[in-house]
Amino acid sequence: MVATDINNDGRMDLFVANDTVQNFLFVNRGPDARGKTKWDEIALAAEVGFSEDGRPRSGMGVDAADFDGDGRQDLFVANVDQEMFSLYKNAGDETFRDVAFQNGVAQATRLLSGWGLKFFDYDNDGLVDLFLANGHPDDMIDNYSQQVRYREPLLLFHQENGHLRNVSAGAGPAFSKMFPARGLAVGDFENNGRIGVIIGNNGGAPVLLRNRAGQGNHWLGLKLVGTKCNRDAIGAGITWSAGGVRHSRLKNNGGSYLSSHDPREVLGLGAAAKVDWLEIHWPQPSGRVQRLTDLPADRYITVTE
Ligand SMILES: [Ca+2]
Ligand SMILES: [Ca+2]
Ligand SMILES: [Ca+2]
Ligand SMILES: [Ca+2]
Repeated sequence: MVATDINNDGRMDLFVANDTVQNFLFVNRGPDARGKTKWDEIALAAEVGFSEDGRPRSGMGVDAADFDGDGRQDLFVANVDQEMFSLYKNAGDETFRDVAFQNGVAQATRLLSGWGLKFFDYDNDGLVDLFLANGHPDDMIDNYSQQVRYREPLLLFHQENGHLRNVSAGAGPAFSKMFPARGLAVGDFENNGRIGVIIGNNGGAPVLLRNRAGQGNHWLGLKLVGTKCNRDAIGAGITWSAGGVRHSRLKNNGGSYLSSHDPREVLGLGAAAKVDWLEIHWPQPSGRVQRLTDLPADRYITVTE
């Protein structure tokens, strides 16, 4: 499950990946006359409940991010082999379109079963990328399948101009190994601004991947502390400008599969050595906008609402 705002109304919605039945998309309509929050489940109408040909898939991991930079949150679901994973692009009218083929995701995942996954900016160029951890659920599958294996490769996609490109082959030796992967969590465990990945394996040791990508790119780490809003500032809008380039991100929560992530946000600055300005749009009930200017790069800061 992932909490995100699919219609940019400032209220967090919930997307739930389901296994062999329709996914759920609960849209938060706000309080009714008695002050009780009303939720509409719209997955069928929004075209995120099933595959393009109307079949329920075996949803495992899930996440949300604006992967193409159009200002709308998109959704991702990992499914099992032959089903292909779902990359649901937000059309802006509470409907989505599965663009997994157009982004090379469907082709890369046809024989894979996915679990943990996360959108994050691994190279600090300011654009969110995608990491997938995979493994077949049946540990006897090698005995009766010619194509599908119990241990499967990790996949890394780099975002380029709103398009995902499979860069796994050049991403390091871990990407040529096979794993019975399940959970995946991201976090900057050395506090150097490069987000690492930890993967839980079924019946085996976890794998901890140090991130050496994006050398030379600068970053700013943010710990947001809500006072009027929720303490972790889930639902905060973050907009920053560095070197004349502006980016935005929504602080979602949840995502992946049976995993919890580093709650800090790392903002990629590319070659810019400072942040010209940063705006935090705190979630309700305050809805306050806080603006900071001329922030030095390559460090973590705490911003309190
Ligand atoms: Ca919403
Ligand atoms: Ca989008
Ligand atoms: Ca990136
Ligand atoms: Ca790191």
